[in-house]
Amino acid sequence: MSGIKTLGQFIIEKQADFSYAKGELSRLLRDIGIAAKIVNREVNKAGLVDILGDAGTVNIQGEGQKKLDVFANTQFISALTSGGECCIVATEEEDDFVPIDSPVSKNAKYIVCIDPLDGSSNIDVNVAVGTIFSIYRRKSVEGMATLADVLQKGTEQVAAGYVIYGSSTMLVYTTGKGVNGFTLDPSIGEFCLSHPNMKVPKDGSIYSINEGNYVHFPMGVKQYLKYAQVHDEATNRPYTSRYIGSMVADIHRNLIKGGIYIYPTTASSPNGKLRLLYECNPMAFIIEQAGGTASDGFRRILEIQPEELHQRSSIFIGSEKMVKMAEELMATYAVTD
Ligand code: P6P
Repeated sequence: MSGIKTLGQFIIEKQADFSYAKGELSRLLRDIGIAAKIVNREVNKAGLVDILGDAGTVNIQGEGQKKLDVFANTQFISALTSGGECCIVATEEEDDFVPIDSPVSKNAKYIVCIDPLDGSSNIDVNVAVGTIFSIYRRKSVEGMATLADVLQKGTEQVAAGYVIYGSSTMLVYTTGKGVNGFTLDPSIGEFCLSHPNMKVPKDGSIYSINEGNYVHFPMGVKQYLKYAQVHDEATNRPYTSRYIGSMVADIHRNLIKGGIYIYPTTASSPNGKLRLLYECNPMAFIIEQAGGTASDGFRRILEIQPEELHQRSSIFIGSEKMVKMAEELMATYAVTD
């Protein structure tokens, strides 16, 4: 039986996949893994120290920041700054992008878009939360990187991943050559390969959506829910509804078991709620690499050209057959919306 393979060993082993790679991307992924372990430590003892609850501040989204949101944001920016491979960080928790201007980052060529702690409203009730990250190569060749370096289509990502702080802590990532999952072994403080070559089932019978927003859903979504709830054993219906309120947890389950996660336009989120740069794009890259599909109901998520840092999008993501069915209904009923 082959021995334990840590994230670090795996990253180095796969570095050979990239002729241009001289180790910078490997080191960048390592830096993210280190920050994830630090955040994990705080998330796991959140009930024991004064880090639960609100930070008393509000982010650009107008959302009250949790103390752990702010802690996680600080940890990832600090790790990316000292790691020297990143020149800009775009994070949910900062109004503007954060230029990394440190002596070790002079020639940094990577951009990181990150949601440091997604689903943080669940922390105080001990429900799984996650970190979502997306990595691009900078396009500008001199001077400080700019917003244009950040506003790249999802197809330009060189890597993407998430960390789920759940019953166990896992890091799942892709560099465009498939998806691999690593589980943190606290006894050695290492992420160890536990889910090699992850594939999302082509079909499934779980749907994840906040049905509290039903009244203002697009008709195509309402029709999809009606389809999901019809009794038809031949097609495994009625489907099961599972909604955790934590995108990483819902999508991680659907990645393993098959399923669809939908956050469409709603009354309070007329452009969708999830952010394109650091939630939709990285999750779409991962799910596509695992054989699934991700769209805004009409367009492939990865093809959307970002126009602003905190741009939002609808998202339909998961098993290919389920997303295609939802897209067909969205197209059919688009004219009635
Ligand atoms: P709602 C968490 O705030 C988040 O960004 C996702 O993780 C989650 O799926 C969604 O929003 C929950 O939103 O409106 O259903 O509470």
